Amino acid sequence: MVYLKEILPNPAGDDTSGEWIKLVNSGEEDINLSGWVIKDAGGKAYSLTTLAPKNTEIVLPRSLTGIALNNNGDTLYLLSASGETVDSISYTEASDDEIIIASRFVESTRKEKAETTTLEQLALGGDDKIVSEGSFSIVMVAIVIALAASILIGAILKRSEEK
Ligand SMILES: [Ca+2]
Ligand SMILES: [Ca+2]
Repeated sequence: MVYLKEILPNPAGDDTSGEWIKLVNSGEEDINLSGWVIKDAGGKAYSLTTLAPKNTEIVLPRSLTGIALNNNGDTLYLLSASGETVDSISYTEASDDEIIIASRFVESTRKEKAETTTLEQLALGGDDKIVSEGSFSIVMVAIVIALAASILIGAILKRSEEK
């Protein structure tokens, strides 16, 4: 299936060069988008000509589509070659650099972001996880020391027996 996944209506800086629309083919088969159309609320349309490979995202810059995304709200429609509305995405306001994510993808995208945040926190060393991992490794060190000590003691005992 091909969906409108994300859009950037209000990039920091020049909107005419920075805006984009991202499509995704989330399926397991390539889909030929030739004849498909992206249309905004005002009726401005862009006809696609590309092939959408399976499991691939396609970013379409405004310089390509000519579709201006209003910062104070807009709706985009994705129409198949037969004119059927396959998907749509709406927003009421787009703040600076805000990426509007289609509701069906919000959950998965949030997960990606959560993982990124966790990694950052780990790198900064401010996360609870680091504390528990830290105490885990202290336990590991203690076990290793205990093992080494018992081997050493065993060796010393063995040596004193040999004497
Ligand atoms: Ca804009
Ligand atoms: Ca802007």
